[in-house]
Amino acid sequence: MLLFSLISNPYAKAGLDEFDHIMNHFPPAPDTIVAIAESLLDGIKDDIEIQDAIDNTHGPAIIDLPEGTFNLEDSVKLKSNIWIVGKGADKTIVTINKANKPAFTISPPEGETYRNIRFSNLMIDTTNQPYSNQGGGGITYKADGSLEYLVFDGLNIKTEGGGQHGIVISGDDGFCRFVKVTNSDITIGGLFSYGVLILKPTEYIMIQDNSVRVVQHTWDAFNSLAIYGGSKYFRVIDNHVEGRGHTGIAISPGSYGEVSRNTVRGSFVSDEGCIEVERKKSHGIGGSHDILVEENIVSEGNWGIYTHNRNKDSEFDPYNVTIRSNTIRDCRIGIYLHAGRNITLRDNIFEDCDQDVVTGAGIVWLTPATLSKFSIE
Ligand SMILES: [Ca+2]
Repeated sequence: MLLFSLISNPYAKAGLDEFDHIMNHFPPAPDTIVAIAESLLDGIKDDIEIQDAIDNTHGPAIIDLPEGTFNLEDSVKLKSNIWIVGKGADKTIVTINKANKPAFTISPPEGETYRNIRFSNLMIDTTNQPYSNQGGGGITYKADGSLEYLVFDGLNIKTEGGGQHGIVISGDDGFCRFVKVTNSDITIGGLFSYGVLILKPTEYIMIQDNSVRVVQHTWDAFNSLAIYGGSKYFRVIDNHVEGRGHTGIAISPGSYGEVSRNTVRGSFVSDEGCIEVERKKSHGIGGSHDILVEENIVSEGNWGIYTHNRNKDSEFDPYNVTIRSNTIRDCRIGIYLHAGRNITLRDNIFEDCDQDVVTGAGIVWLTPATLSKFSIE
């Protein structure tokens, strides 16, 4: 029994016993509080006033935003040890209506590391932004520098209308590690948009207790939650996710992670499905492996849960993936093992699926040898 749990639990393999310790030891709240006066909430230079408060601090500080609406003309740029804290996701509202401008940006220059940045208890509403094809949206980290200890908690981010992302972590150089997205509502829509997109290779990610929705129909919106880049050590747990693009929760590629206890509705508009463990070369180096997909409830997907390789390089097929104790309801294919090695299915419940399990049907480059490595218990 012990041997079984060691084999089937990716955390045991990856030494992920550090995960909880890291997540419970983020830097403490800054002692200094810089309150933004309510009188500044007049829609005039609101972004400059918040920016000045950030730029004039020397040392860790909470930028305390009052109840009301800030209208930004330009993105507010964060630096190390700054927490942006509102009075509540229905009380402090930040809007921006300029194309290609996220409300907040985090951009450490090459060779620098920004650390300990937090956003909490506020709404970011970019629904009046003109269409900008991924350029705008909520919060963007795109830089050649490095980042650690980043928290998004208690946010309400709305970007539908303009095709912008909710939260994005991208950039080519440097490292990113220790990221939490928790207790937030994120609603996005439009072409090529993601709710949470982690594109830069990132280590130690917790995405928990969020509600993430793609609204506006058609597959040309992308994924609600996406961990890409070959990121490592993640937990995506207890989220409610609605997908209307490709996929509700996408790992593509990522390793040593867990996708558990989420509720994912595919809304039937999806071209793919609800939860994917994927390889796609343009999303990052290597393949997806050592992943546990457990106790999720998925419904109304084209494919409920699937392992996938979009490239003809079978050495990068997903491997060591355990899919167990999920409830899969009302999907065209419950579990679709398009490609992979050492994939284990166990104790899944299928309700009203057209087909429960399909292995590689219609995929011409999937070899019989690859198919034989699926294990359905
Ligand atoms: Ca003002």
